[in-house]
Amino acid sequence: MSAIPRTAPTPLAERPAWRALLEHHKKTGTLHLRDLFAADAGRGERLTLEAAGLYLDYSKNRITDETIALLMGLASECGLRERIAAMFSGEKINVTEGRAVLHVALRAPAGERMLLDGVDVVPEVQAVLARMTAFCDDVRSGSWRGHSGRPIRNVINIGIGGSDLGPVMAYEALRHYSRRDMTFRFVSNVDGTDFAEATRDLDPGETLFIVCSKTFTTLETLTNAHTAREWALRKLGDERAIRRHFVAVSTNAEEVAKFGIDPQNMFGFWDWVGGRYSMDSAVGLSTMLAIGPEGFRAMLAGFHAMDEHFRSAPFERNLPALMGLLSVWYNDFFGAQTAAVFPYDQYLKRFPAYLQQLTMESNGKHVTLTGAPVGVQTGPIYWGEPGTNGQHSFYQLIHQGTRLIPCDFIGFGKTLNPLGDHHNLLMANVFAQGEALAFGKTPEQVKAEGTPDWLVPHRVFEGNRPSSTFLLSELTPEALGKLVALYEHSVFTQGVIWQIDSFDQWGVELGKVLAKKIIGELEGSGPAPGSHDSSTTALMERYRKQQG
Ligand code: G6Q
Repeated sequence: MSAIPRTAPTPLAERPAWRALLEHHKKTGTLHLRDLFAADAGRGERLTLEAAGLYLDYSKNRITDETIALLMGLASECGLRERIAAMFSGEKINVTEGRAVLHVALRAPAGERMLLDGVDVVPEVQAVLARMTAFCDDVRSGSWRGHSGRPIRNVINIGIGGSDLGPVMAYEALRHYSRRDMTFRFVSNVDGTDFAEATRDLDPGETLFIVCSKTFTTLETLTNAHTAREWALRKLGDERAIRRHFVAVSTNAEEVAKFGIDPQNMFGFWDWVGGRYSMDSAVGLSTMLAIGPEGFRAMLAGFHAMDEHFRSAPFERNLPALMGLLSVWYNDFFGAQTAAVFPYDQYLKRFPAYLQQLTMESNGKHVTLTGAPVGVQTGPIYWGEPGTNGQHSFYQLIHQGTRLIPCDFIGFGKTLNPLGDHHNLLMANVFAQGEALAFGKTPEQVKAEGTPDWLVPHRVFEGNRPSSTFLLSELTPEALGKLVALYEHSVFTQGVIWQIDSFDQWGVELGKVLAKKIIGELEGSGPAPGSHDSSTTALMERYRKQQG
């Protein structure tokens, strides 16, 4: 069934629910969190939500009960319920690429049915998982040997974008559970430095490369893969070594074979898995090698728990729906341009980078599904750093700058590395930041501290800076799956409201084509007269001179 809307839906800005929110914002937009809390003693307990093992305190957001009701109305009016159903039932909701969006099938338990064009895809997913499991067991047990008979100690994932950011993030996040006697590295950049530094201290005889590319045509990945091939062959000296040291993750068996990787050593996935939604497919092979098949299955179970919650919970008790709607509220009604995500857990240090792709590649769109201008602002800029590091640099701007930056704080009840009172100190900072952002410090309070009058304005914190706080009990593979699925579905919710295609990436495709033309010119006789603008031509000529 086609999901292309036949006629353009009512532009968002003309929808009654949107107009109602505009009116509501005019009336309530300046309300201060201090007053909202003062007027409602139970706010901090009431505006919370617990689901699938995640606790969300959203009370420090600039909302009233009416805001929530109006946002829920907007979700209904934009057909969020129907769009969720369309995604889960395999409709081709990625309209510009004519594809279904079924990453939820990657984590569906064996036996559950998920149909695409009438065919259940879950058995295929489970079959790949079974092959991944057998392979990972072999490598981890040492029964898979390198060409010279030695076990694999180093794994290098070569991929970029969706074929890199998820694997890196998951490896870092779940390092606590990973094989400490193995080295895991990730090469993504076409800059030779990335490959050189990742391999300089490794022995090719003990190194396994995972060439991870959905299309197997991506310039960066193929360049790095060929370099890896030469690097391995220089030492191992025998083409047959490739079988023991290279595996592929791809949807393109033909190109994999052309590269020289045995199809037996290829782990497949499908065109209905978007790159940035693929860390739980075979793209997660490095994750499974690191934490083992059981850990990987636990992560999938976490994803699935959040999927089920998103699919079935009423919107007012639905974590991803609520998060997505709050994001729209700040982005479109308060004009917030960015959103910050601060995991207070060192293992989640790559989580913000991962989210940048997930959110910005998905919702950085200017036209609706029918090609009409969206007419309102879409995808906010996501950014962040693990706490507490950011507090000693850019938090200043969030506290006292002129911009509104809604923040997500993510904390855990228990640490994986109990050391003295480190964890209490860490978590004290989460609570302190949320409190300070919301309530600030008034001139009266600053004066009462004995501050001279001239210094008072500098030491005042206006407060009224919104944040949401997530508390989970412990960073486990399951918890990571839940967190990622939470943001995936929040992104989807936002895309549904804006009526955009959150699953294509034409901007990325453009980059893939443009550089190819210029490489030929740089390596050949230079740019042909008139083939580029004067700036690009001059830069290319200067570069060619520098190269001698
Ligand atoms: C993700 C994007 C993009 C993609 C990379 C790598 O959603 O499509 O980031 O993942 O360009 O593509 P390949 O996996 O095909 O090499």
